[in-house]
Amino acid sequence: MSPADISSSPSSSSPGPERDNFKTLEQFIIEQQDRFPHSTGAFSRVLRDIGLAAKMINRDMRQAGLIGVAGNTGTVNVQGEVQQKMDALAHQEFVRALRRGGECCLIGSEEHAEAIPLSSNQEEGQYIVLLDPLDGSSNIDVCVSVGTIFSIYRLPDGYDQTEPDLDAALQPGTEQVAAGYVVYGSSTMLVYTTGDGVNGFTLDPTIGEFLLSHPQLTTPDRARIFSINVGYYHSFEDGLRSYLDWLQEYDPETDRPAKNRYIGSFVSDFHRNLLKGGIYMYPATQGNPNGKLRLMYEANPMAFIAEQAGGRASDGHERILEKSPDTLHQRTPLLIGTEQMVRRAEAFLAEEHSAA
Ligand code: AHM
Ligand code: MG
Repeated sequence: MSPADISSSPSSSSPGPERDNFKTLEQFIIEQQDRFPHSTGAFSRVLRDIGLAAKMINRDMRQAGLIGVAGNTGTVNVQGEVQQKMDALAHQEFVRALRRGGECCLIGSEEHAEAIPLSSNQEEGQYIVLLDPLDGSSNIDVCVSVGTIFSIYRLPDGYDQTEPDLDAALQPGTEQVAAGYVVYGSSTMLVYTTGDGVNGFTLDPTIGEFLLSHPQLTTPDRARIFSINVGYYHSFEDGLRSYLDWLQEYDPETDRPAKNRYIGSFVSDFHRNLLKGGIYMYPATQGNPNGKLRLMYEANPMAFIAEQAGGRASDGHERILEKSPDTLHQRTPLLIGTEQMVRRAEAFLAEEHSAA
């Protein structure tokens, strides 16, 4: 394209009605809320607070190498993993935004050993938010995209809002009232579901608003991407190794060989596969029979989104959303993405599928 072509192309002309016609996240949330006549707006305010924290994290991360928030804190978090400065900052931003908002009574975060009650001076909070404030954070120092994952539950009946029992956070994924993620990539996007489809919003940094860019997202039925750390191949179960071998065989009729794409940043790998079709796997390994990812604030929210977009999520044997949690930070093996690919992986694991 010549410079003349560029200057006359519609996308580079001054912003026209198309660009100005987007709905903001807040407008969208209020419209959704108005569909429920007795809604108090409390849930909408939780989502608003999450959106606000995400914008602050986005702001800090875009300048990480300049404002002293790159690198690690020199401490190890509850997971036994080195905590990045941005992990700690993102955790603080969420706690602050949710505390200020007043609608949340309990937070569970990857960066904190116990669930955090917020209700000592708030009597109205009725929502529980579980989150990984910054997933894949070791990628920040090398400018690779990372994300936030969140899951929202209602405080079950019988619990005191002003002093919620920390066990109130331990609900199966089927009880989520909403779940979402933010991917801080070449664009920053917030994607969420309340169980009525999946909607995606792109941050317009010039006006500081998330704008509805991907309404009613669905994942393609036909897919050929697989995302897994193949470095651990020799420590996977036999069935999973057979599945990986099968994916790499040559058979154009079944779209094989599949393409391998692995960023090592779950939100980014998941987001790409959601849009393009594919499977993300962090299975059991010999050293980690429960895999690496956390059930409550990584697997469950993404499973809710995957299912709402037409996909599937399992631990290889059981639907993720039906797993009963025992602890806030428990891990689970995870196979997630296009339904047909997840089902085939499960069949290989059950040795009901022959690679031959
Ligand atoms: P984190 O929550 O400590 O950031 O770890 C989760 C990350 C995922 O984003 C990513 O998919 C996975 O760990 C990568 O792990 P590995 O390096 O073992 O492949
Ligand atoms: Mg994580």
